This record gives sequence, C-alpha cells and structure tokens, in this order.
Amino acid sequence: MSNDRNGIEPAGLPGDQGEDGSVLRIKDILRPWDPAAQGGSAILGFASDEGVRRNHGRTGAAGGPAAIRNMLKRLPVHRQVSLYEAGDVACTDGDLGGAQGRLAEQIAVLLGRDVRPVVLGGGHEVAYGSFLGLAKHLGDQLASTSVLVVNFDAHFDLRQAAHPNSGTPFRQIAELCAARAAAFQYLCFGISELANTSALFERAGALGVEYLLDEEMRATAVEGLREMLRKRMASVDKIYLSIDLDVLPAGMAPGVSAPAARGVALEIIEDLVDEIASSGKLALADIAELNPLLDRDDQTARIAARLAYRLAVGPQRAWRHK
Ligand SMILES: [Mn+2]
Repeated sequence: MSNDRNGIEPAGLPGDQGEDGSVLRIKDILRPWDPAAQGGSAILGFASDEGVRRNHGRTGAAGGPAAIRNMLKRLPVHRQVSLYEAGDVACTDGDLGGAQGRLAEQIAVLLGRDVRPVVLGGGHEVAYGSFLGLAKHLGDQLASTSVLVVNFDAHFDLRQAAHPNSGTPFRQIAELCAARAAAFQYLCFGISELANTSALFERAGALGVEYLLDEEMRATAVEGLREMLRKRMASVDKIYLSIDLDVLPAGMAPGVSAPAARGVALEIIEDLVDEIASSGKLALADIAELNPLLDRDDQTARIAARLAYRLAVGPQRAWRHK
C-alpha cells in the first residue's frame, strides 16, 4: 500500500504526517459505489427513526449513519479490501414502508454484485428493509434457501402493532417468510427477560425462535456459545446479521433509544460477530439504533464503527502473525 494519493489529499489523519509506512485509513480506501463492482463490502446508510417515533421511543437515530461513518472513516486499515460507499436511504416523509422498499432495492443491487452490504441504521425498523433486500435478491430461491437471521438485541422485536415500527421488524420478516413458503429461522442473542412481555416470549415460542438471555451470555460461557453458533451456522446457506446496539450495557452504549440496564459485554458480542463474519455465509448485516443525540463522547458511535469495521473489513487479529 502506498501513501501517495496522487496529490489529491494526503492519506491518513493530520497526526500521521511524517510516518514512513502505510497510514491508510478507511477514508483513504472507501470508493464510491461502482455498478461494475464484484465482491467486497459496501457501506449503506438508513437514515430513519420513523420506526422509533411510532414505537414511542426517543428519536434521533436518523443521525446514526453520519455519526458511525464519522468514526469509521478514521480507523486504520491493515490489508487491502474492496470497500464501497453506497450512500444513504432516508425516511423524511413518514412513509416508512417506502423507505424500507428503497433500502431493499439498493441491497438487492449490492447482493447482485456479490458485495456484502453493511447497513448503518437508523432505528431497528432497518431490519425489515434489510431482509426484504435479501428476499428480493433471492426471488423464487427464498423458499429453497436456508436463511438464518441472527439478532443481537435485548428485545425480540416481534411486536404486533397497527403500524410497522422499530419493535415489529422480525414479526414482519416471519410473515414475509410464511407468505413466500420460506422457513423463519430466527436466533436472538442477549434477550432481556425484563425488557420483553410474556406475550412476546409466547410469540417467540410459537414462531420457534431460538434465543439466549443476556444472563446466559457470560464471559465464561463464550466458548460454548461460539461452538453452538458454529454448529447452527453449519446447517444453513446464508446468514443475515442484525445488531441492535441496545444489547450492550447502558454504561457502555448510552446512545440508544432504550438502554439496557444489564446488557451483554462488547467482548462477547465481538467474539460471536467474528464467528459469523468469518463463516463464509454472511450475506448482509446491519447495525441499528445509534442515537447520536443521546451519546456520550461518541462512545456508542465508536462501538458501532468497531462492529461495522469487523463486518466490512474483517477482524484484523491475523495481522499480528504475519
Ligand atoms: Mn431491536
């Protein structure tokens, strides 16, 4: 890798000037979306908190994509990767279904070029748009493709509501799967017993949802969780991963609509995310619920950027062994 940017703009950050080696950061390798792209990953924003508003939550997640990009672009890169910037889909007129449909169109285009979309939310209503994009891409193949939906979240987000919102996306996905004669395979990590009603646990049971409670996700259990996840992933064709930042402890991730009093530690989330990202089956991922208005020192945005980095670039642990 070269630091020569052809005189356009110096690579790295101002503090990097004078270094001998590579100071490349995400901002230096991020390319505008290229319709002829083949492989790699793309960053795609979903600037919406319409679902949070409808769910009576604290709005502000529409600013999530910009806040995550701002942190992501500064992170250093240690290996060559193809990373595209696919822009934002916004919901500014209250038409959430329309925005989810536009997101789905974009995702289907990326998947059609074998590019992994890493979608930056936005409220968790992003999840229905994400899955809709995968369904659009698969078309008639949806029913015959074994798709595992993995969600890191304190909540099931399986609510019944008059209008779709940030608490309903996985129920909507279940209904879409039923309408298309596809199996609904939904695995949740970090569910809080005290953040979901009995009705929701019953619906999860009726839908055959697999889940681990936050209290079961201790550091001492992580090897068992990884093994369970590896086995579960081995039996499917494709994975859609969703990460709701409110799965993290409130003290670590204050910038969300509904902070978790307990939550699951970041080190455990990252270990499991790395398992999924390196499975060879991860088709697309999203990171939801960052609300920059409620954040503290951009801490939640920094965590979101770390997770987006792992999904778009990969864990960089192997670098040490080169
Ligand atoms: Mn959620």
